[in-house]
Amino acid sequence: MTKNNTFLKDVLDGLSQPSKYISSHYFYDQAGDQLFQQIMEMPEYYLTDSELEIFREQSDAIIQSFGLNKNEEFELIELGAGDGKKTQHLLKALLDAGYSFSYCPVDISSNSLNTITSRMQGLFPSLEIEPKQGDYFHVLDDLFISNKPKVILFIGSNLGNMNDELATTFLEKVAQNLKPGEKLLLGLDLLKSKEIVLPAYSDAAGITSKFNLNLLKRINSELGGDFIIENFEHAPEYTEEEGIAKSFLKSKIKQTVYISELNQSFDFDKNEVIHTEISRKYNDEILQNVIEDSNLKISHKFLDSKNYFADYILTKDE
Ligand code: AVI
Repeated sequence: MTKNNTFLKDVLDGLSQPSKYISSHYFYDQAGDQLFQQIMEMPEYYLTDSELEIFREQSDAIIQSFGLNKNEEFELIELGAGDGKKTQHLLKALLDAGYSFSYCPVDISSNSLNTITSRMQGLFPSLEIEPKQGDYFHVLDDLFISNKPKVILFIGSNLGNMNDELATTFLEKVAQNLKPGEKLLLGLDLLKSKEIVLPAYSDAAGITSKFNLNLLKRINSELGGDFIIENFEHAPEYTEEEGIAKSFLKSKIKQTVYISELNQSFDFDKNEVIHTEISRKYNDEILQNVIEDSNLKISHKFLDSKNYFADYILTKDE
């Protein structure tokens, strides 16, 4: 199935449910990538600064926790590489300490992949870079072809955009590909109060709102939808009991939307929502449940100074 056919099918499935749903996976077209970059600059979006602090200040300790042999070349594979601003601190520390390795950023977006590749080439001209474009769920098996030791990076709380069942399946799949003793560095946003989490998903400048609404623009331009964007609003939610930030697109009025590629109309009641994203917040116990059947063990944990964010080192069982 082509990329757009999958999008079309998922939109049809999602908008046909009694509780309408479209995956946040579809946020990331060129405009969506740019809006996410802007979100990361927002003062309310603490996740980026918190994890950046960990990488800036603790990269040497993180490298120690990898337990690598300096004489053996390894592969550093980054899933969902993004812009590389955090990873560059780790790469610098590895190069300064004399490790020999290649860096393989993996991202679904070729825009992001080009950005990160030229950034790293500019910063570290001698670094061997092997970018790979694709959905990291699907390209996972292709990444483990060589026999060299591997370290996997999956940072930015990207795991939080999967429900617990999907996160479990994903980590099992990563673990199946690792050899005993190999590591996954997993960056996760931690459970915390609503006063801190909710503003991160409803910034005052309205960038997150644009990011969410961009999904409707995408349906209009790629699938021939006639969504009137002003008739919908971004509606984020977070409860401390559940620990999951959720984003919805709420219909401001009773309306009908037509999607020409589907030759179908969809009715919306006033205040009816399309659920578009979850961002799960973690603690050790939740992570432990998710990795229970995966042969991964938590071996280290690095926190920022406010204890907002954690980079966990998970080691495959010997
Ligand atoms: C990419 N991901 C980890 C972000 C998050 O925090 O869930 C995406 C995002 N959605 C709204 N703001 C940022």
